[in-house]
Amino acid sequence: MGRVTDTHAAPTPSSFAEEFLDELHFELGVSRETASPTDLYVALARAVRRHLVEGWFDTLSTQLGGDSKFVAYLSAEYLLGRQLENALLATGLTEVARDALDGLGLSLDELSEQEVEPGLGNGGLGRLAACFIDSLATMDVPAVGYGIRYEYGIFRQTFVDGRQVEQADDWLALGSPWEIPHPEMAVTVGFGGHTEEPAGTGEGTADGAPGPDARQWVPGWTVEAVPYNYLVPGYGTRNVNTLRLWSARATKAFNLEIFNSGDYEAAVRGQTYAENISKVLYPEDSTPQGKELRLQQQYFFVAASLADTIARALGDGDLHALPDRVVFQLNDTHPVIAIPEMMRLLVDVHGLGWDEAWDLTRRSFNYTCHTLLPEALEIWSVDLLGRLLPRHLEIIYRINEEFLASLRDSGGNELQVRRMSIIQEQPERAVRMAYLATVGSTKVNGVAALHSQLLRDAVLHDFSDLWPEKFTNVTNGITPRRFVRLANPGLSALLDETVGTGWVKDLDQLRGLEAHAEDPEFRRGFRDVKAANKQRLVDLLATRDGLHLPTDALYDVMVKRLHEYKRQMLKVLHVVTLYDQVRSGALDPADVTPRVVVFGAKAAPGYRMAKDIIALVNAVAATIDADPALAGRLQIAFPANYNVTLAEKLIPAADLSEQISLAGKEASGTGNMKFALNGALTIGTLDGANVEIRDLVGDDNFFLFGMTEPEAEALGQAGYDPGSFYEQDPALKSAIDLIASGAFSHGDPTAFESIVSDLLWKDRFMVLADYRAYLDAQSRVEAAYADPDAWTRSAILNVARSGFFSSDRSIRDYLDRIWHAPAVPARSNGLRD
Ligand code: HBZ
Repeated sequence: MGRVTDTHAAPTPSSFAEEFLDELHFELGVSRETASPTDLYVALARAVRRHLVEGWFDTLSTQLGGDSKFVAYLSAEYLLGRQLENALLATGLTEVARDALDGLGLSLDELSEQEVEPGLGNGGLGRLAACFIDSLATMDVPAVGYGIRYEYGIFRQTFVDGRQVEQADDWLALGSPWEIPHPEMAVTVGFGGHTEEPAGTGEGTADGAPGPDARQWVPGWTVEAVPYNYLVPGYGTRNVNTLRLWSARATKAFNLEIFNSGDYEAAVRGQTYAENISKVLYPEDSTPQGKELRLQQQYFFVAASLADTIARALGDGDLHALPDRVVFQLNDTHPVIAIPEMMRLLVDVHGLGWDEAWDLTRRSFNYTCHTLLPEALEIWSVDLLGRLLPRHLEIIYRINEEFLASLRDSGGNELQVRRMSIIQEQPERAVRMAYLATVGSTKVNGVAALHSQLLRDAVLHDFSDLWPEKFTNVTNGITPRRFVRLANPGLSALLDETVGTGWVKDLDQLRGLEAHAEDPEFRRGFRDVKAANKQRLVDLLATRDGLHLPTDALYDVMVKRLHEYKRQMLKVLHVVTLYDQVRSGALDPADVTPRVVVFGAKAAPGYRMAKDIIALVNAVAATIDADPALAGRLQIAFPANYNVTLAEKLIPAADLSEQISLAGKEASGTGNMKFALNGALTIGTLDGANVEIRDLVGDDNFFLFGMTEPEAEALGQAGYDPGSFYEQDPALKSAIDLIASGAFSHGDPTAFESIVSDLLWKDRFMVLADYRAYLDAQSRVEAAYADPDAWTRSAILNVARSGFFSSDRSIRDYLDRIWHAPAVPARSNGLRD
């Protein structure tokens, strides 16, 4: 029998070293001498994981033992970032592990670098889910995150001749020490087939026989969903929650049948087909492609999660208690098929009547919307849905029929009925998943105050007229554990000294910094931290990307997915204008504030314009680099493959945070919060959570520019003509002409033709209309930066006043406004007492 880890005695470097070597020798089967860096990392991770298990068992037995309500967070994405440092922080083992490894001639920091982050998400939505499970665990809320264990996460981005090229993200290749698979707990999930009258139908009976509304679904094929548990440690608590990700596996029966028939090839093909379901994360972030495999993924994880939840929440108990035992949160529309699935379980499997089932379902579900772009609202063609999930389509039809009948009953006119129908008729019959979610949920929330208002006023306004009390707001947040405590150790130490260590769990305590904003000593310490973070970034980008950057410059950072609405083009036009003015002699290089403009952005692989913009950024970067006039004054750094790991190094080094989307398009943003909390000043529009950031940090500490949402809306209504802005602003005209001339493409005027003509003729996100205001705001930035003391004061106030943006506060809002699930601290059960 293996050695039992005694987690009762506080681990010492020597006991920890022993555990580490145990893992290396007896679990991985390699000696210290032959171990690769990956082996060493995996052994370390597993040694750390041991110290989470007891708290996890305690959490499970506490939560399952009582009759607490728990949160089932359903999300197709979790963008977790690296796990090791977070687990060390939660277990308090960072220094013990460091010393233990030192003693073995190894370096904790070097081993940490071996970890490949699980990139199981696209961007903000997936990262939000990761922050939320961290906060739920830290706040002792009984919660399970459910999702998909993609074998390949978000693609790895490389640049070839400045253009994005995607590579598969083989994150599991070197082993995944954080997951615990449970193949014995697999759940079978059906697809396809047909529906029929259930045998012995008639009366609804209490013993689970078919009820009056039941139909029998006979799936055409099935797959198994194998759960993989990830431990989610809370900070400063015994509590360790569960993230349960499902992986697809071919069913044995399915394989056996075909193998026995002697058709080996067909059997293997079947297996591949089934296992494709959890193969890859879809890299589209705002234009869902409507592909069949995607719907398979959605239903796959939802069906497995609901079966799991019902077993966990109710056991053999009474289904009527469902809304008191569990609350489902739908992270965007991706898991919305859960609503008809719950109806199917209640009506077809458990024999409840329709009305009762609908009441229980509606009381158990809530929906978070993350967008304002119409093209991002998911729809599924009736054709596809009916083929893949015939019973669910029947259920959706009935939900819709009853909903539309109730509208008509309460005097709704036919136009309104058609507008609100869950089924759209044109251009093809399709299910509007956001409407299904809204009709089937108790609460619908947006992710920032402005976004929630626009949901009520525009995107879902018919529904908010009908059910005003259904709509609420929960402004997003970010976990201070990862994004301050781990990412910014220098600032963390300064905060600990100044306001004590309580801020990590209670971010409002940062208010205590305000009193120090005038203190020259504190300001110096704060500036030193920023300088050290820049140095750390410069060193990293030198080795990671071969970039040579100055530390003594304004770090102007724009990192986020590449999308036209986010307006990376506006940033490019600013840089091109500076370059153009120096080149033409209009601006003395000595008058340019030394600036490093950092971009980080992945484009959806099929999004042409986004990929062209990436190529343009790289082309402008190369041209500026080659021009001695701008040396030490202006530089673009565009490290490839922006991800959570890189964000943790970039954000703490930033002076200026670019949040420049067209007002009314960015639902919230969460990067904006991370920057403010790390002492960068924002240049931004009144969009998403920028509005709340500015309200809190104060207008003097925020560079506001651009049209408001109503102004942009009005300009669009009046007939926006980008060409007129081009004609009227010589600097803008000159910058665009320079791009069009081939100045950044070795004289080839066609290279960026698509960008130029789009800007001149369409410019859907009104880059040209906000250009002048943006340049003026950048001039204000330069003036402010010239006074280091005043700048530092503003940066300190940004930190001091950003406590609101802790994801702990978001979770508190969800608890108060939506979930009503009390915290339940884990009780020690004494694994080996
Ligand atoms: O969700 C983002 C919003 O754009 C951002 O404003 C907000 O802060 C964040 C968290 O609420 N939305 C996404 O990240 N959306 C996706 O990643 C996405 C992924 C797959 C899709 C559609 C959207 O099919």
